[in-house]
Amino acid sequence: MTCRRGALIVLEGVDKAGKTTQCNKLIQALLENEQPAEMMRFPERTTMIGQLINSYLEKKSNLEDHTVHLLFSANRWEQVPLMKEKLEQGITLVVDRYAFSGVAFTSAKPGFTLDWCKNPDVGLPKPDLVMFLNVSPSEAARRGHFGTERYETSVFQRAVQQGFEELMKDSSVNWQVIGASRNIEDVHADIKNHTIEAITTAMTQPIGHLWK
Ligand code: DGP
Repeated sequence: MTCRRGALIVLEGVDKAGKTTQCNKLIQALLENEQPAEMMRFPERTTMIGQLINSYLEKKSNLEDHTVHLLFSANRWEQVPLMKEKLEQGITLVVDRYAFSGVAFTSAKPGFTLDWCKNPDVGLPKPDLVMFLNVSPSEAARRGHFGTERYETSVFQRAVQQGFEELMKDSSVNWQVIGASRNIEDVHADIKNHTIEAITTAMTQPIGHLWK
């Protein structure tokens, strides 16, 4: 007998796009529909690797750029056994950032190609759906100032947006661009519809391998 697996749903976007708010609303909506669902986020700051990343993001430590890229990737790989277990139990995972943030953020730094950045994440569980929350720079600015963590400047975020745009040209990934300058409920309605469709499709398919 085959167990109907859960779907791997990823929300991506630049900082201030509303990913965390929308992940929470989506989980709530799925649970209300009696669809088992759990949220995950990357970086997962609670593990030993996550603590190194957290200290780097808070600018309490400095790490060489290649090294930090590999740590972010390792931080995803260390969650893979748990992710697979949950998906196989029929739990849909709603994930706040994944390998796409990994590539978009590092490739925004000088001297990094997209290919080099993708390599360590090749073979991760492939998302059944990646929704890119697209906000205009003016809307992002209206949502308030960036915090004090590393990467939180508008110049860097523009380069990150370009990285995402390159990644979205890859049709082997199921991308959906969500206009996220609209109000929270309209954005949520779109995200929910795409997710329900992805859950139905995922049920009958094995978990794929990213970028392979
Ligand atoms: P968040 O907790 O979602 O605010 O993410 C923390 C910051 O880390 C955010 O600026 C995005 C960045 N980030 C997330 N994943 C990666 C990654 O894999 N590599 C790099 N270089 N940065 C990442």
